[in-house]
Amino acid sequence: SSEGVASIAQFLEKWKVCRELTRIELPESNNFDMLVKGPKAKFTVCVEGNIGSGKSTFLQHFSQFGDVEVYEEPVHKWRSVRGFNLFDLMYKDPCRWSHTFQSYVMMTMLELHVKSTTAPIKLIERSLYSGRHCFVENLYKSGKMTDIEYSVFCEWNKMIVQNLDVNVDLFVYLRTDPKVLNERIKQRARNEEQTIPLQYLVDLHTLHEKWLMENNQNLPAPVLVLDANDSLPAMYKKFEEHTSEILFRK
Ligand code: D5M
Ligand code: MG
Repeated sequence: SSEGVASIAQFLEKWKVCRELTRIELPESNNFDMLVKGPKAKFTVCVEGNIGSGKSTFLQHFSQFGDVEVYEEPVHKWRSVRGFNLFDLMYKDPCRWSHTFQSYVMMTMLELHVKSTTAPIKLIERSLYSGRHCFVENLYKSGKMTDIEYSVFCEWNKMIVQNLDVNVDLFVYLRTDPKVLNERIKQRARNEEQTIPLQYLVDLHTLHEKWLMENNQNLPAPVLVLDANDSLPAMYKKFEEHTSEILFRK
């Protein structure tokens, strides 16, 4: 204003002129382009479900198709933040670490959502949506996140979902009985997960049900529900039966 610039339009005009005079070349694209909402032809599927519901098996099965790119939840990143296992800290001391963990999960999930792919179909393990509606909701309800932490997280999540390209075309819900999950979690024996009580799985199950089964009009995409209580061979058969729906083949 000291130079008498009356409006933003005038300022931009002046800036354009200055740029031409000084021959500043802006790069064609910058690092933020990947975050900007824009048209994308890709078909994006998010596979959702409780802990141990078989999401990784699902991804591994569909990775055999040439036109599909799969993205697992980046647990390895959560395990190594400046040498700290944030994933473990979250399970050991949720009151202290849940907000930090959830904000990091959200960032690493956003990376998966916006990552450009050469394949036309993108399969993602979970999404920004389940982090918000299942895990964070659960931590807040059980008193592990404070009102302030919950509000700050939800505002970030809302801002991202409304402004960035986190488009989902289909959710596949691997619906599983918490008792079955409990057995599978013991079998796979991930260190961090050995203290998970059955009640945690029951609470997460209830929130998945509420979010994906009772709330259809508020979801950003339709839901394909698969009963995931069966043994592995039966699950593979089910995946094959539903391939055309999942990969959007006519
Ligand atoms: O295993 C992924 C692991 O990560 C499991 O222990 C749950 C945990 N996880 C994933 N996302 C979150 C969020 N947002 N909050 C808390 N814990 C989370 P899987 O078998 O793939 O579910
Ligand atoms: Mg997994």
